[in-house]
Amino acid sequence: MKMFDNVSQKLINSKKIVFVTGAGISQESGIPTFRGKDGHWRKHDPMKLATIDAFFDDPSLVWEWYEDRRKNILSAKPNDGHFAIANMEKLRDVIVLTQNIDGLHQRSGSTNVLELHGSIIRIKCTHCSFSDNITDNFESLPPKCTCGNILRPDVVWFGEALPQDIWKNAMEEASSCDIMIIAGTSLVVSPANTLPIYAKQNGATLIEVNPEKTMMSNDMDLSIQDTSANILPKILSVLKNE
Ligand code: BV8
Ligand code: ZN
Repeated sequence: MKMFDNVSQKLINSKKIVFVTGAGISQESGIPTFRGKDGHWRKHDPMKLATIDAFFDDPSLVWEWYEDRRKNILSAKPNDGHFAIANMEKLRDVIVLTQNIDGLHQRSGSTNVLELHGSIIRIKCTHCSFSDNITDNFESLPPKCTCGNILRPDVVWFGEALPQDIWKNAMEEASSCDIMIIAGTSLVVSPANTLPIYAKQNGATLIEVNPEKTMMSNDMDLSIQDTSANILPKILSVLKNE
């Protein structure tokens, strides 16, 4: 396919592909992006709600937001972009570094996923070490821990550090890949947005898939302004040498 001409040989010869994904890859599964027009929830700005201050200011409001999103996510299905990545695992060493908390990569069959910003289907206590998967609905919000303190979604809020082990692994994977494919992310949020720099510093070929240009589009070896559900299956075909 013409559009891949300058990277197709790199793709065919590649051994290890690292994906960096964001909310855009789940957009075609009906999950609103953070900064897109449909990103707001009621009159609230997600950037203000996804913070520890907002949570302790009004735990019920933040919980209502997460419960709304969790219900939408549980009824959403992975899309062709997710499935293409999962299928690439059969052809190459593939790791997915995702900023998403929706679990759709795992549900589409990807087995090597690092959730940089946590998961909406996991909860943890604000005080003790309790954490668990959320399997059913809560009677009341905010849910309480057996230790008496309130529980919170096991996600990384703005101003919070990413889980150390996960971030360390993510940097190592980004620094040791042949190809990095950055799909569905505005690359606004740090430190996730530094991963393409690690890859580039270590000689990787960078491919971006996003209908809009990002601040790193000019640093990419190939920046395709199109959707992930459209383009990722095409990259899969190149890998299959079709
Ligand atoms: C940290 C989990 C340090 C929660 C999220 C100034 C003030 C305060 C803080 C900062 C500041 N400047 C920088 C910071 C740091 C801050 C940050 O980066 N802020 C930004 C906004 C400037 N970062 C942090 O706070 C991080 N922590 O730095 O800690 C530290 C160190 C030690 C000790 C203590 C602290 C934590 C960041 C994690 C925040 N949590 N999510 C939840 O989800 O509820 S981030 C949130 O944004 C989501 O994870 C989301 O994925 C992520 C990034 O956004 P994107 O995924 O890129 O989504 P976005 O909507 O932006 O873009 C979608 C893209 O898809 C668009 O480009 C669109 O064109 C494209 N698209 C649309 N449709 C499609 C498509 N692409 C392909 N196909 C399509 N069909
Ligand atoms: Zn507890």
